[in-house]
Amino acid sequence: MSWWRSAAIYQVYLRSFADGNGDGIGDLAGLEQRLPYLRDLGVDALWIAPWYVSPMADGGYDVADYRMIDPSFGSLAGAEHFIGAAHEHGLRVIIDIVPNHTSDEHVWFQEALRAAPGSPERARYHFRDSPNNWPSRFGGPAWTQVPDGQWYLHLFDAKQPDLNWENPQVRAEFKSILRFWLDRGVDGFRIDVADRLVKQHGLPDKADPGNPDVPPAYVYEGPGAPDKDRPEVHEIFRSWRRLLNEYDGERTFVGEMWVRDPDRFALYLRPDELHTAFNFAFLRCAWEPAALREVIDQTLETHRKVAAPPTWVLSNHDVTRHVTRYGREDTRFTKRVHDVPTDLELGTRRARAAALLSMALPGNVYVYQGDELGLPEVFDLPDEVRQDPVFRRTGGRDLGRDGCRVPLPWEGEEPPFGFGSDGTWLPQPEDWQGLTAASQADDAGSMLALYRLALRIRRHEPALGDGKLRWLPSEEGVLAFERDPGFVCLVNLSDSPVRVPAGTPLLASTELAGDELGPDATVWIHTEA
Ligand code: ISL
Ligand code: CA
Repeated sequence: MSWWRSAAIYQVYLRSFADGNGDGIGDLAGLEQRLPYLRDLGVDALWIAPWYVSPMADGGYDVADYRMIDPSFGSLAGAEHFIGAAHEHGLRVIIDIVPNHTSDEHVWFQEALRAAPGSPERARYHFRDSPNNWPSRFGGPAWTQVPDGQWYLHLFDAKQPDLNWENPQVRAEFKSILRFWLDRGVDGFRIDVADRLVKQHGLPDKADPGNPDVPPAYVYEGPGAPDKDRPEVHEIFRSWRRLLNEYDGERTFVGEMWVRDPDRFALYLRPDELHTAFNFAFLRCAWEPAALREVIDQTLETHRKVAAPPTWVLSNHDVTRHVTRYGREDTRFTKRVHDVPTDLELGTRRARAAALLSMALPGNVYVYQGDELGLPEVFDLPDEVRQDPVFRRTGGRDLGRDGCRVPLPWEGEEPPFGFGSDGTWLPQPEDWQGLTAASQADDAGSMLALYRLALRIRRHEPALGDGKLRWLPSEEGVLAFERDPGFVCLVNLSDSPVRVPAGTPLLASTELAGDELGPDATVWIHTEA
């Protein structure tokens, strides 16, 4: 069976993972040194956030050269060496590809700026004499004017001009980039903003937000929006899949689409398109039994139709860390407008339970770096160190995503906690000494110990990974399901302890009291089938 049907995939946000040269910025050398850590953690693959040459206006999601490594991360030779070293450690490598936009410092955009309106250079992007009414995802309008009076489209920051996917040169260029990295041994691609590459021809205005015939939630997001989830995008992914299939059958695509409609989402996962996609419905879900069960059922149903394996994602570099989300009254993922009262002890207990739940579900599981250390979101970053354009473009109304991107604490009693020797590119909280990898490594009750054990069991337990689940009857507030006969996962989301079914408990997120599992906890059991 293909590895991508059941893998545990670890997301590396390179700038914040490990620093090999002491300048306070994570890099490939640091990552390579920590490969034994990742192997021992028990994951199967790494997804590396963009490592290309970039002015870093959006953490590297603004690419100036898709065939070169940013000097702050290393070199192309270093990347090739890293891919080989990861493979030697039994880890596959998925890299991030950013096809919706380039950096404004990409040679194509520089050429476009120098060229005249109507020129072939401008036709690789979306230049117009006047803007339409589209907003940028990061706040403010999606258009910026250039000196000769024309405007260019950017769905994200002004330093991220959108490519024109109706242009054959754009299509050819990305196929060539895919081959460039496939030839260097990468095992797959995470496709950034996969649902937005194609815009409705002519770039029409969005529906009038004041129009009562259009439900507000759908004005900017829903089916029929001119700037996302256009039917024409599927042909691109079909052609990419054909290209990928020319290599050995084990390379893979994972799509990033924030498409809410399950049927439209599933279209991307048809057998001739992408292999998998991130499950943001699960990430968004509240820590509540009925909501979770509904999302799980919906996910399984959606993926069953197209025979694609689901993914289970709790956090990534774009959202509030789930230890923090789960410690709040409203446990759903919502925008970071401000800090809200948070009980981190409760959040951590639930995060432990959620980790075991996500690893027991059919398909792939994602671990965002720091999840395994139980890191919380960091709110009290000084304004001047914040780097996320979301913070700037919203005038600070949204704190942005820096708080989930703080460099990892590896060891020691104070910052930089083994992350380089200089100050880290974002400051770490002073009180993270109890969260370092070193301090957790020998503590059997730590989050790191739980992840290691769970991932090891997951790898060797035939019932886990790809496959089906069957719900078992359970008390109110409890989710219980069986994978293969004899492997049961039980999650207690109620306020009181529940009885654990007879059998051999394999692992629990909190200590069992006799045959009882406390609230906000998960247990895996081999039952006497
Ligand atoms: O961040 C989001 C929700 O908090 C999303 O709306 C996000 O903007 C969207 O998923 C696209 O994200 C991806 O592309 C962006 C980049 O800033 C993100 O880091 C990346 O994951 C632009 O390249
Ligand atoms: Ca460095």
